[in-house]
Amino acid sequence: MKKILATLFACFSIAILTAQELKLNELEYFEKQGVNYLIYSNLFTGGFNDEKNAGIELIHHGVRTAQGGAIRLSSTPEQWDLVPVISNRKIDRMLKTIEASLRYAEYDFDSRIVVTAKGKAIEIAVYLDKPLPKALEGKAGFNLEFLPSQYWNKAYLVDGRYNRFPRYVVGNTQAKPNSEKPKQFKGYNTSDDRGSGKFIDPLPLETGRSMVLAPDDPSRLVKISSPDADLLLYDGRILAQNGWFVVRSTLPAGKTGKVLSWTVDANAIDGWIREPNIGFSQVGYQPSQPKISVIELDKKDKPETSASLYKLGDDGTATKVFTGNVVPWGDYFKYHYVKFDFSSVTTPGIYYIQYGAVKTNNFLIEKNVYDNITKATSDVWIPIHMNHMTVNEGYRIWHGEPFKEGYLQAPPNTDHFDLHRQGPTTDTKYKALELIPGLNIGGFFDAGDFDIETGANIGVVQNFVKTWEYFKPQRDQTFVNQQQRYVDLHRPDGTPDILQYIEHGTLNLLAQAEIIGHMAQTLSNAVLDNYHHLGDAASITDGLPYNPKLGAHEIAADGKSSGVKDDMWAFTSRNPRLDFRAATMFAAASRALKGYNDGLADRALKQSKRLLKEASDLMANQPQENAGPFGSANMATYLQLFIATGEQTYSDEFLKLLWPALERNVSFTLSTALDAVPYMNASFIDKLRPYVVKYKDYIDSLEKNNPYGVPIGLGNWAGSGDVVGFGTTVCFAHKFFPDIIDSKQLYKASNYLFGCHPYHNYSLVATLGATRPKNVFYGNNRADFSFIPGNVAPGILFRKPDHFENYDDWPFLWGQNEGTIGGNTGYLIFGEAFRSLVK
Ligand SMILES: [Ca+2]
Ligand SMILES: [Ca+2]
Ligand SMILES: [Ca+2]
Repeated sequence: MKKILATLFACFSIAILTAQELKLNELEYFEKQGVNYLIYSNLFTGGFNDEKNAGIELIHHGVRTAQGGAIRLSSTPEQWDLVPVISNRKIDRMLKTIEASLRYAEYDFDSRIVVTAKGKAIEIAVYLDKPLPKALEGKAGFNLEFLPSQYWNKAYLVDGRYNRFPRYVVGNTQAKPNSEKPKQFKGYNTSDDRGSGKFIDPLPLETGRSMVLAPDDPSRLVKISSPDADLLLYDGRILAQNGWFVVRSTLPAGKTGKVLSWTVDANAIDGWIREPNIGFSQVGYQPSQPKISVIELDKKDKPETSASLYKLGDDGTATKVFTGNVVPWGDYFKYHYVKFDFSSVTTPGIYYIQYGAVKTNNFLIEKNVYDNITKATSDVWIPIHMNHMTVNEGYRIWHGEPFKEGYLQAPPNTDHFDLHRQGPTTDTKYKALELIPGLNIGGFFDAGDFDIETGANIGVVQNFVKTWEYFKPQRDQTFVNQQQRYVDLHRPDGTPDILQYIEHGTLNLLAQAEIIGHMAQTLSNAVLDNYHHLGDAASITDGLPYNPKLGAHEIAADGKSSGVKDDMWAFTSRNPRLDFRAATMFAAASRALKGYNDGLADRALKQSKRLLKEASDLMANQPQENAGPFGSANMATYLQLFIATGEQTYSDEFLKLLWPALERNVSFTLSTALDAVPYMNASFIDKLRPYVVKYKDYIDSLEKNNPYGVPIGLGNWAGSGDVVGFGTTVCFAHKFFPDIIDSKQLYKASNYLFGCHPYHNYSLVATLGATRPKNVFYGNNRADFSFIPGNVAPGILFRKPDHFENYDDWPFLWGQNEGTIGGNTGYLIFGEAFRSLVK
C-alpha cells in the first residue's frame, strides 16, 4: 500500500512538473498556464520608433508586463532611440528554440538572439558573429522592460539585497558629453534642448547577478539571473514619463559566439485561471432594449451554466431577481466566450450581474441612461482642444493661449517626426523660416499632441456640420470669445456651442486658404523636444517670434522677440486632394454659419469655389497614373458639393462613383450613400435598398466573426473608431430602412464602447453616466495618470498573435489610449444619432 502510494505520488509530481514546463505552442510562443513569452511576435516599427510594443514580451497572468526584449543601444531607450530591424525569425520545435536576427544598419551591427525553453524558464542567449562595433562598446546591451504600474510599490531583491520599486521616479543620473550619445532615429536629438553639449545618462538602481522582481506578488514574480554578466536595473521614467523599468546587461567588447545569457523565470501560480471578464454596458440599459452580457473566459475555465441579476433596493440590500442560462458562443483568439441574456428584466433600478464567484459593479436600467452620453465630449473634451485660446474651467486653466508668435514657413525638403513632409518647394510666396502671419487663429489640437492636422480638422468641421444639420443641438454650456481668445467651460453665452466650434475650426482652415493660398498639411512643432511636450499648450513655445540676432536663449531688450528656436512650422506642400476636401468642408461650413456669422460664411463659400476650381485644374493636369483611384474621399466630396450647390453635375459624378463602390465594398461605402438619402429622390432609395440588405448580411456575419458582433480591428491603432463608424452607419441605415435594419442592431456599438468588449469591462468612453469609465487616457495630461472627460479611447489593442489589451493603469500607449479630435467628433455624431433613435 505504502509503495503504491509512493508511486502514485511520484506520478502526480511528474504530472505537475510537466504542467509547469513551457511548451512552444502552435502560435509560435512559449506557454504555460499563466505565463506566455512572446519572442518577436510583434516587431519594432519605424513609424515612431520605440513604441513599447515589441520585442521579447511577457504576458504574465493575463497582463503584458514586459516588452522591449532586444539588443538596445542605451540603458533606458526613449521613443526616438534606434530600434533593431528583426529579420530571419526561426522556430526549431525539436530544440524548443526561437531565434531572431537583429540589425542596426546605422552601425552595421548584427546580432542573434536565441530563446530556448528550459523547463519552466527560458534562456535568452545573445550571439555575435563579429565583435561589437567600437562605437557601441559599453553602450549596446540586452534590455528587457517591465511595466512600472505593475511593479511600483512592490519589492525586489538583487543578490540577496531587498529594495522596493519607486512609485515616482527619483533616481541618479550623470551628464555625459554628446559625443558619447548613440545615434537616434533620423538624426533626431531628444537629449539636449538647452545646448549644454551633454546628455543625461541614468545610473542603475541596482546591480547584481540575480534578481527577483516582486517576490511579494506571486502574479508578478520574475527571477532573472545571468552566469556571465551583471544585471542592471534602471528606471526609464527618469528620461521620459513613458519609460519602463529596465533590466539590462551590456554586451562584452571584443567577443564573438555566445556572448551573454540570461535565465528568465516568470512565476506561474499553481492552477491559476484568469478571472472571468463580464462585459456589459457601464452606462446601463433602457428597460426595453436587448441586454446581453458577453463573458470572456480562460479556456481552462469551466463555464457556469447560469448567471443571475441582482437588484439593489432603496435600502441598499440586494435581491436576486433573475437567473438565466449561460449560452456558449465559442473561442475567439485566446479566450472562450459565453453569453448571458437578461433582456427580460425591464424594471428600472440598480442591478449587478453575478456569474459564479464574480460580482460586477452596479449599473442602471432606466429610460434616461443615454441622455448624457455626449455631454462630456461636447462640453469638456472638445473645447479643451480649441487651439489659440485660453481655456478655463472653474478655478482651473486647462491651457493658456498657445503659439502667439504664429507659424513659420517650413523649409523645403524637411521630413517631420509626426510623419509629415515639406516637399522640394514651399508652394507659397514665403521663404523658408519666414513668418506666415495670421495662421495662429482657430483650429483644434490633433489628439494627445498639439498640432493642427489639416486633414483631421477638415473632417472635424464636417462632423460638426453634419451633427448640426441633422440634429440642430442648441446646447449652450460653453463661453467662446474670439476677440478675447478666451473659452470658459460650463458658462452659457447665448450661442449654441456647436456653431462656435464650427466657427473655430473654420477660422483656422480659412486662414490657411486665404493666407497660404491653399491648404497646409499641418501646423506643427519644429523641435522634437516640443512635440513630446506634456502640460500647458501655451508653454510649448515662448510666444515670442524667433530673432536670429539674439543668442540661443536670449530675450530682446524690448521683450518682443527671442533667440529660442521654438516657433512652430507650417508644412505647405500643395495637395490638390486636400484642397478638394477643404472646398467641400468650406461649402458645408458656410451653410451652417449663415445667420450666425455671415461674414465668415461668405468667405468660406468664396474659398470653397476657388479651391474647387484650382484643385480640379491641378488634378486634371496630373498624369493619369498619379491621379490615384478616385476613391471614397472624392465620392463624399462630390456629394458635399451637390448638397452645397444643388448642381446636377456633382450629383452625377457622385452617383457614377457610388454604385461601383457599393458593389466593391458595401460595409465601407454605405455610410456615404446614407448621407445622400435626404438629398436624393425615391428612385435613389429604391436602388440603394438591396445594398442595405447586403449590409444586414454583413452585420449578421459579424455575429459569427466575434462574440461582440461589431467590427474588431487588429491593427496597430485599436478599433473604437471603426466601432463608432459602424454604429453611426447602423443608426442611419435603421433611420432610413427600419424594415431591413431593426432597432436591436442599434445597441451593438454602444454596448461595446461602454464596456462589453475584451480584456476588461470599463467604458472606453470617459462619458457621463458610466459607473466605471476607464481611469487613464493618453491625453495631454497623461503624465498625471488622468484623463480629459468625454475622451474616446482607441480601446482594445490586438497584439500578435492572440492577445487583446487595454491598459487602465498606464496611459502611455497611444494605440490604446489616445483620443483624437477626428474620432471624438465622430463619436458626437454617433451619440446624437443613437440617442435620437433610441428615444
Ligand atoms: Ca499629431
Ligand atoms: Ca456657447
Ligand atoms: Ca518663439
